[in-house]
Amino acid sequence: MAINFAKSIQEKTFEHPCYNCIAHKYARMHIPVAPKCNVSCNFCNRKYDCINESRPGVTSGVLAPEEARDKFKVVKNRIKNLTVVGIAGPGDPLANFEETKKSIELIKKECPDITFCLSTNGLMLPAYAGELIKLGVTHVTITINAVDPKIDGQIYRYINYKGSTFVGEEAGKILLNNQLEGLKYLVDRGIVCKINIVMIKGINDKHIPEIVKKVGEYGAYMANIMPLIPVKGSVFENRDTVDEAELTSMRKECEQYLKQMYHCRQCRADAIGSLDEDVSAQFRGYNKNVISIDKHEKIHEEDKKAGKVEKGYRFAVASSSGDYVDEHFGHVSEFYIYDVLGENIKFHEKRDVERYCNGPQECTGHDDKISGVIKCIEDCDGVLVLRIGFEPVTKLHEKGIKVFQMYSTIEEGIEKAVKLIDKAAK
Ligand code: CLF
Ligand code: SF4
Repeated sequence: MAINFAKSIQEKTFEHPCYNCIAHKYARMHIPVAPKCNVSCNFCNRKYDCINESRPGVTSGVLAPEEARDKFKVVKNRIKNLTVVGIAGPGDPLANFEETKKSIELIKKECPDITFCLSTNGLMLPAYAGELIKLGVTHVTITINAVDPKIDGQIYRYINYKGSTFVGEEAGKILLNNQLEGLKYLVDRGIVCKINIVMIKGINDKHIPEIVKKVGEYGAYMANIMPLIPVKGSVFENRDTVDEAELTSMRKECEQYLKQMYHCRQCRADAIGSLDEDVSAQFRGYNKNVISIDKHEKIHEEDKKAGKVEKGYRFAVASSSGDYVDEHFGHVSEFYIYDVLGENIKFHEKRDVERYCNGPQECTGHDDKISGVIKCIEDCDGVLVLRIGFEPVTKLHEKGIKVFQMYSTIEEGIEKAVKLIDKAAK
């Protein structure tokens, strides 16, 4: 008799860091292969990742399925406790079904036992739920923001369905019907379903217990009530958000109907790592000129063997997001350190620093603090910042560290800085 070594869905749920709050040691990797969306949520600004399952205001680059597979191989090799591959955007995975399907097939060939997870607005679930199961997806998140089409009509500007656009209550009816039909289909076949709900003051907040009760009756495994974060450029940009106490109290109230998630990190569509420690910056730009550490080291070794020693640079970047040079030097709590070798830019590490500027009232006489911050980056050739005061500029120059003020992506900023250093050296 053949022994089946495949993990059961229960084991997969146990090792899934989102579905099991004590599974801290396990990591998940999001593959950003789904750029398009088929609905328009009033809290969404499509310049950014899908807010139904992402931190607002961050943008993830998009990968082709083959690139996602190649990146997965690198990540899996480096993160031994990786148990889950998730697709959560930057748009909706089912509005990009071919890319979603191909990515899962390619990764499954590399690692048949990995858990596949995805997050969807649910509009296309009746069309694709069967295929998802065939592909081996075991965990599905559906965002259901109302179980009343009138309320949905206030949350969604429009939906695009089977070639037509619907608005208001009519859009709500179609969306809700498809979400619940999809949920039932999946649950009946043993798929573990989580329901995300964006809590929007004055629109669906009073209605949330009803949503949770209903999805509980349909067999959902867990609810994840998330606060609306009013994103600039979205229809809801000026709406009030709920505070932590209101959110907790809503989750507690809904616990009578369904298990609640309290540990969501509203992560990025390209998040990698455990929920406590996102390491996606180490792998970002994987398919562009930022290359993986392994590949970078290989090139360096080959260059050394060939007697070609290129001049390398190291930069400290002040960034709040890991994507842009967007922080004031004095507000940095951690620097992103990058190495440059030839045309290759490599993320090296993050370094914690003590913020030396704690507001205008404390903004003078911080020599020790500034020196401490500079000490933390004194092996760097340059520092990239959004803004910086006169005092630290002087101290950095004394140490031979060049200062570049800019607002730009990290990659472009580093390229500019390298050109400026090289030009100055000629
Ligand atoms: Fe990703 Fe979502 Fe799967 Fe987790 S995230 S698709 S269920 S593997 Fe997790 Fe991130 Fe919260 Fe999502 S912490 S935003 S709940
Ligand atoms: Fe934006 Fe996600 Fe809503 Fe699509 S489903 S409009 S990507 S928040």
